[in-house]
Amino acid sequence: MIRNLAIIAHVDHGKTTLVDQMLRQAGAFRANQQVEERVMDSNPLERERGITILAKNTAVRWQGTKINIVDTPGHADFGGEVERILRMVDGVLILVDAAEGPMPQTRFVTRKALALGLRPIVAINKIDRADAEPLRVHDEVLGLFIDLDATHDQLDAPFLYTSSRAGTATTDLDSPGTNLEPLFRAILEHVPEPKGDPEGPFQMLVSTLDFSSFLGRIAIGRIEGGRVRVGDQVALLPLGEPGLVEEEEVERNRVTRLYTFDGLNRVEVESAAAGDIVALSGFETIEIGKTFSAVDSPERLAGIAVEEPTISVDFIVNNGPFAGREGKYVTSRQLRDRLYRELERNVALRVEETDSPDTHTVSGRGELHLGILMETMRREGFEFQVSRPRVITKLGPDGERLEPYEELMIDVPEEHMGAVMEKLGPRRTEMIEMRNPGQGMVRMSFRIPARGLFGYRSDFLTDTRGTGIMHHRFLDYGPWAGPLAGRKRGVLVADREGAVVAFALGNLQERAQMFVKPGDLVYEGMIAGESSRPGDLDVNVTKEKKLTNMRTTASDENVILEPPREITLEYALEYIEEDELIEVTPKTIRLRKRVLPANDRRKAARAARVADAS
Ligand SMILES: Nc1nc2c(ncn2[C@@H]2O[C@H](COP(=O)(O)OP(=O)(O)OP(=O)(O)O)[C@@H](O)[C@H]2O)c(=O)[nH]1
Ligand SMILES: [Mg+2]
Repeated sequence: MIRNLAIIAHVDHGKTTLVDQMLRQAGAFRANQQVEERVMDSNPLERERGITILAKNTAVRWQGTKINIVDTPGHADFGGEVERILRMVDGVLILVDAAEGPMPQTRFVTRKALALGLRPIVAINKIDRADAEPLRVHDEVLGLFIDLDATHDQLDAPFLYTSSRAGTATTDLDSPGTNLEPLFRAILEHVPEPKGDPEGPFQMLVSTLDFSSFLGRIAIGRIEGGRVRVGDQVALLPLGEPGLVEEEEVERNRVTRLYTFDGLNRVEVESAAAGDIVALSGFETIEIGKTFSAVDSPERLAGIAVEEPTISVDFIVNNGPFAGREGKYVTSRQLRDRLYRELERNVALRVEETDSPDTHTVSGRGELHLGILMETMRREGFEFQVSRPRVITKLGPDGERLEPYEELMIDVPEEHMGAVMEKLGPRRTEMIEMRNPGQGMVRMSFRIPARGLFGYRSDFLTDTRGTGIMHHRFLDYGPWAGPLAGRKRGVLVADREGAVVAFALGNLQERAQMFVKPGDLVYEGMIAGESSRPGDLDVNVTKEKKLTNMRTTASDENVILEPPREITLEYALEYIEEDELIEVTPKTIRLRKRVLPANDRRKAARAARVADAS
């Protein structure tokens, strides 16, 4: 007996922590086996950031039933991961934080799951929090279900009150849980057994792709019908409309390896049947959304629909003066191949050629979605430049220009509300709702053009002194909101190549916040800091103190410098303007002007002013 379940929620509501406890309590670890916390967040970027980026499979056994579990990411930018894996499960566990309640991403993943007809189980999680209000959140979740047109069956979802961290669940708040047994029981009772006839023809949809240097491409998905054995000849059908497929387009091959999931391991098996989730190798043209079928019954399943990207950036070969110093892969060919390879498993991503072979436009679901790709590539040894993100516009029914709008949800202490509203106004926000649930916190939700959010996060953190929480996710396309104000302050631009000198920074820092520190190398056109006023300034950050006869090196060393602002990739993406680029290498993130020579920049600025005036 099998149950296939995906765990879905807003970011940080406790999915991966719950999977830890499910593995533990179902006996997936050896006694006294040392297992790190949130063990499913296995890739280095996930561990560093404490978030899940890729959906992952695991399985446990409970009273003779195998439960395949898919842990999914909760950050809105990785919604594409959730969309594609929902097709391999028969039920979902929706986790909702007992204090935060349903959040924008809760709504998104719940809508997707309900639309696919999946039966939900709801876990109001983190009931151990001091500010938990499980009953209020219970009502809010029911409200959400009704809003999303849940069917009668779906509205009948069982509710549990859980603490992922403590590993407890209960159906009744008056009798606190002691373990996850009530959750396991709910899964066996409420997640339907997978349909599909094990005696019918073999059929499976590829929901996830994996690679191994030894086996090549590996397909992961749920067997929809029939049975598959190692050594079987089966067909892999091309992408397209559901239904019977013409003979010629089909890859026929033998299954070389077959695995099922068991705890943290994949177990090699000889055969598997309808309902189970398997990993399978032996085919070169494996792609997400393709169907495997029996050779004599090439019937294609409906593919995987994933929502469209909303923002784009250009990936450009590094053409700065320091190009090639720090990266292993720097050519346009290497960049191109790597980007196209990413498409194979990153289903919500798009890559397009441009007029220049050195530039590719890459589109995704948000800055983090694109930022993680950049971060992964630089760790692999790639070096490149990226442009400022821009939103993807569309044409409306009457040919008018539309742009993406996001839902922005903000929780702030009451005293910072004014500051927040003041900054949001000029960004063309529209308030949807405001609630004051007490305890001094206010929750506001807004509709805002996605463009209006660029660069907002750092303002928000400053204005709320780090006490505010903000989340946003794509809502819909709406009318173009017109021009929005850009960055208010200018930047300091290095006017020559050289090493940064403390003395020079000492003179500049009163009017600026530096991004570089003594000893850093700069080049003409590279951005070295932020000015406290509007308008860019060309400065010499390599200037030594004038040598006098009585040189006192001591005084030079005595310059007290403010620490430079740390420029992370995501910060840089929010920060730069259209005439600037980010240089990304395995070792460094640099900001630069597109046009490097100061003279050329001045000429361009003059020309622009003349054009504006005429
Ligand atoms: N108080 C409390 N904290 C919890 C509980 N469950 C998880 N947390 C904490 O919440 C944070 C996020 O937990 P994760 O399990 O990574 O959340 P997630 O839903 O997997 O997050 P994403 O995968 O990034 O969407 C961690 O700091 C956990 O320790 C809980 O039941 N109670
Ligand atoms: Mg997680």
